[in-house]
Amino acid sequence: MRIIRFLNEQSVPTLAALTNEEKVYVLPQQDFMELVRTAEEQETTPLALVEGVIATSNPIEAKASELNIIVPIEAPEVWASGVTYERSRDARNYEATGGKLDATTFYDKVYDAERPEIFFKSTAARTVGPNQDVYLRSDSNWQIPEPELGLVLNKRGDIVGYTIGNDMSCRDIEGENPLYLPQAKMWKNSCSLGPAIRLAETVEDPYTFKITCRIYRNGELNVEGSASTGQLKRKFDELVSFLIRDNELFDGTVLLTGTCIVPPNEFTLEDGDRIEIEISGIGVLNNPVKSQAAKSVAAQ
Ligand code: DO4
Ligand code: MG
Repeated sequence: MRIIRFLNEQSVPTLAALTNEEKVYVLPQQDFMELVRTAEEQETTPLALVEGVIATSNPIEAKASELNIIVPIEAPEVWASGVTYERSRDARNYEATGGKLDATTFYDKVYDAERPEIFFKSTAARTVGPNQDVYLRSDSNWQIPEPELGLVLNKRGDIVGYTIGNDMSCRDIEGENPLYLPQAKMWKNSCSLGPAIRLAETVEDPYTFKITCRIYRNGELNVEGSASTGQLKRKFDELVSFLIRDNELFDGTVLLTGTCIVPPNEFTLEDGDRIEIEISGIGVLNNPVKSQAAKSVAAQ
């Protein structure tokens, strides 16, 4: 069972359940975390609440593909884990050493260390939803999407849902100096989430999600890669345990779990590209790419 939000005919954000048969049922709650909290208050589960609505109402007429789907959660904070897959470690080593393929760096150290890399990625205002533009930085020449599974957390750190995230990244800025990480990771529209949240209780094994990333240029497939969360070096609970350590979490925080797909080293995103990230059982997150320079020219 997946939860989505869409703009209704009056442009009001509306919470809904999306069934495996692609039927859409409007839910009475305002947002995903209200659904989670209501279930807790009623000593039931979000799935049981949703199934109650489905049993006593009709689906809307429109198909999910006809709706104006928006970001499934206005996450107050988005955090991200890094170097959690071998592929990411190797790519980071490459950019930090000017292209030495067999170099060993602090990225090897963090890959093997007990403490994972966890960094602050985004706020609700910097995060976009499906079909909204992700922006490029104007001072980077080596930019990529990072397709990642996102954990939706309550304030106690329980995983209440899974979503898709794009941790847009500048390989040249991070490669120049790791202290530049916040600038390599965080700027306007540098994070995307959606299109749905899969209820955690409906996922039997979160280490079997297949992640696929496709990048289209001039309408044609330019880059494609796939991997599985089974290749993750760490466990999701382990990542969350470090995030909540001596920290205050807010309901609806999203923790991205690291990238397992990196485009070829010679690839950089361009204005007009389109990024598609698919995770099995969750959906497809689609975002056009816009350069900040092109955006300001268009605004003049
Ligand atoms: O160390 C940099 C961040 C790596 C990252 O974002 C990832 O592995 O997904
Ligand atoms: Mg990442």
